[in-house]
Amino acid sequence: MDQGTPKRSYRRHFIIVSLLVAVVAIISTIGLRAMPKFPRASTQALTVDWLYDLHLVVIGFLFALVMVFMLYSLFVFRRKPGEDGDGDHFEGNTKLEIVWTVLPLIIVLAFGVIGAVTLKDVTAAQEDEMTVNVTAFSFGWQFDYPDLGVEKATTLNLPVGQPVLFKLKSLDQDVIHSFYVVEFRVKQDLVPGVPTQLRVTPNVEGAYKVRCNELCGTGHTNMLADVNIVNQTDFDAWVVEQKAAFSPERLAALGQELHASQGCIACHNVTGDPGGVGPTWKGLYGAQREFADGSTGVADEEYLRSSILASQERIVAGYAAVMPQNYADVLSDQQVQAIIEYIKTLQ
Ligand code: HEC
Ligand SMILES: [Cu+2]
Repeated sequence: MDQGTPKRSYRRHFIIVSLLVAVVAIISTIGLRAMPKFPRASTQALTVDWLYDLHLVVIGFLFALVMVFMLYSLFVFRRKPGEDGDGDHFEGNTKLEIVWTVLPLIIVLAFGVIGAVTLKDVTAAQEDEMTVNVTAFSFGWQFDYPDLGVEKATTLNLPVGQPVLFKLKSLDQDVIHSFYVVEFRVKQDLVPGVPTQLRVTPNVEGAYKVRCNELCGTGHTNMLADVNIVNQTDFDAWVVEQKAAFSPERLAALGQELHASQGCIACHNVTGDPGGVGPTWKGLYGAQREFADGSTGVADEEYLRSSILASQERIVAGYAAVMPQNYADVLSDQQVQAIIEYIKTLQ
C-alpha cells in the first residue's frame, strides 16, 4: 500500500466497493425485474409475483456483492511489476464475521416468514368456492364439477371472478403428475392415493393451458388440457352443453359405435361367447378379474381405462398380451370414457 496508514487506505477501498455494490445491485435488480413474465390470470398470481419480485432484489444484491468484490480484487489488488513481497497478514475480523453471519440470517428468516404468510394467503379458503375435481392420468386430465353435475369434462372451463377449489387426484395405478397453469402461478402435485388441493380465483378472461409439471413418462409433453376463463353467461351455456354431451346414455351410444369402428370387435365380443381372442365385454363391468401374474382386481372404471390405455400392465389370465398398444394415442379421453360407459351397459 503506497499512501497513508494501511487502515485508512482499506477504509477507502471499502467505501468504493460499497458504492459499487449499491450501484450494480440496483442496475441488476432493475434489469431482472424488467424481464418479461407470463401474463397473470388469477388473484393468487399477484401475490406470487410480488414475492418473486422481492427475491429479485436479493438476487440482484447478492450478484453485485460477489461480482464487485471479485472483480475489484482482481483488478485493484493485482501484483504489480516489481512487487514481490507477501501480502498483508490478517488475523480475522470479528466485526465483519458478525455482520456476514447475522445479516444473511435475518434475510433468510425474513423470507421464511414472508413465505409462510404468502402461502397462507394463496391457499386461504374463499367464500362461495366452486369445487372442481381434477383427475390426472398418463397422459391426460379430466374435470368433474360435482356442484353442477358436469362430469368427465376434457376442458377446464371457469367463470371469471369465481373462487375455485381444485380437489386433485392421480389414478391409483398411475404416477405423480402436477397441475400447473402458468398464468395462475400456483401448482400442486397429484399423487396416487394422496388427495391434494389447490385454490385459484381466475380473474382474467382468456384461453390458457393446464400443463403437467412433473416429468411423468413418454406422453408428458402432450399432457395438456385447455383452460377457458369465460363470463358467467358463457359458462352456464357450457355447463348445459356438457351435461348433454357427456350424459352416460350419449356416451354409451358413442361407445357402441367405437367398439366396431375402432376394431375392438375383432377380439372382444359383447354376447358373452367364450373363445374370442380377448375376453368378452358382457358382464365385465364390476366383475372380479384374475391376472397372469396371479393377482386379482375388480373391473371398475379405472381398471377399464388402464386396460384400454395401458393393456400391457395387467394381462387377464388365460389370454395373450396381443392387444394393440396405441390406444392412448388413438382414442380421445371422451372416446375412452364412451367405451367404458358402453361396457357398463353390457350386464
Ligand atoms: C388384437 C386383439 C385385440 C383388440 C383389437 C383389442 N383388444 Fe382388448 N384385449 C385383448 C386381449 C387378448 C385382452 C386380454 C389380455 C390383456 O389383458 O391384455 C384384452 C383386454 C382388454 C380389456 C380388459 C378385459 C378384461 O376382461 O379384464 C379391455 C377393457 C379391453 N381389452 C378393451 C379394448 C378396447 C376398448 C379395444 C378397442 C379400442 C380393444 N380392447 C381392442 C385383445 C384385443
Ligand atoms: Cu403428468
